[in-house]
Amino acid sequence: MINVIGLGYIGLPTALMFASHGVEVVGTDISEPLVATLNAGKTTFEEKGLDELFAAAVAKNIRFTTEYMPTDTYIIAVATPYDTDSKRVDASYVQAAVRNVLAVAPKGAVVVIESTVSPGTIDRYVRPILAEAGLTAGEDVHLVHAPERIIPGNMVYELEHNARTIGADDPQIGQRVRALYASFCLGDIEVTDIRTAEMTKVVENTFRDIKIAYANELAKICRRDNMDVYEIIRIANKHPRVNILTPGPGVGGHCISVDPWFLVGDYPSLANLIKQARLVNDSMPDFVLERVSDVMAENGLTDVSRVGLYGLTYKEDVDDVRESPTLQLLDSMRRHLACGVQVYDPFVTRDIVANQHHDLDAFLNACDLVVVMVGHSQLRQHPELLAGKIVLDTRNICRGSGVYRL
Ligand code: SAJ
Repeated sequence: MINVIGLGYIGLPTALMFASHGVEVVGTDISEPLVATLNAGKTTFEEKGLDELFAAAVAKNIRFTTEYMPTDTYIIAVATPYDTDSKRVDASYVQAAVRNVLAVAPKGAVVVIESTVSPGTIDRYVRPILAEAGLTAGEDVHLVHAPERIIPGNMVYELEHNARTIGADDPQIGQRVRALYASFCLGDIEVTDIRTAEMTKVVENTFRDIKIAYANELAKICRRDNMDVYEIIRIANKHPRVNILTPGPGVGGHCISVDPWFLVGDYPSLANLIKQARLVNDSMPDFVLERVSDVMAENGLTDVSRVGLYGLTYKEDVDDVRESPTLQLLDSMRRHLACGVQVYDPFVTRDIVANQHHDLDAFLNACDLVVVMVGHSQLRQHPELLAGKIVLDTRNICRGSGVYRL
């Protein structure tokens, strides 16, 4: 039996995947309402294929509880927030989970940490907890870091098909954990040491952040002289060794907009390119605000309260709003314009900001200018929904007169 600790965006699909492939799983979370929802047979967030995976897991052997179980294998997938001032990882949830695990774990248990952590976190924040408890790593407890790699929006497919990294103190334990993940993972599973696994994960997300920053900087350069950035990228990408990503209103989510800061925080004098890329991506919501002002001026619009933001989530077809560019833009608008705008997102059913509509028609009736912040399928499949409106499209979906781009 494995005990998966933390049933959020990563822990839940991972627990379900193990269970649906015949591994006995107990899922543990400190949130009673969350555990109650799962026990009532409902999933807790929107994700393609998650409901089907849930049904397949429940048909096999999984249960959900707030208790930690005595067993030989733990998988910890709790959140790792970051401190916005110091830009350092906040490992307190991981530490709390490890303490709770150690309180019930038998001798020789394997503790796998899936949560993304900055390089060195396990040495700095986890090993001392073992020492405090009088336990010896490699004898009483085996530590492993197996960072997740799945992309929200395609998690179920990627859980099964992506390659994985297993970092372990003891290569034999690494192989044991590799065999466990191979129960569902069809990708290559590399076994390495813990520090390499920690660094690899952060390096992957930083690479993507830098690539997106390049596309975003090109968008700003092209705007200065009215060049079509999308056409330029499309043609440049015909070069066999060029693959420029897509400019957008900023980089959100709890991963790519966070992880590079770990390297900046730990290596401030070395991580220059990394820091600059972060700053470029973080500047995009303000760039969108400048574009809103341009488009309003060009169309003689003066009433900011009739500007509408389509999309609150950090990217398309998910319900996650963490570090969302729209929330950053709303913040900027509040500071610079002191005026509310209209907001709509088909995936966000709870009220999280002022003037949030839950009906698309009511939202459109309240706007003269619609700013497309997120390319949800609803709009990609039916761009005609915005016909007749003045549109500032930061996701390059809409066409026709009255449509402006980044
Ligand atoms: N974005 C752009 N332009 C692009 C691509 C993305 O503006 O060309 C924006 C998105 O709109 C979004 C942000 O970047 O705001 C990040 O989205 P994403 O789809 O690139 O990635 P995430 O954050 O959903 O997931 C990433 C993935 N990492 C990589 O692709 C290297 C995923 O594999 C990781 O598991 C995940 O981070 C994580 O948990 O670390």
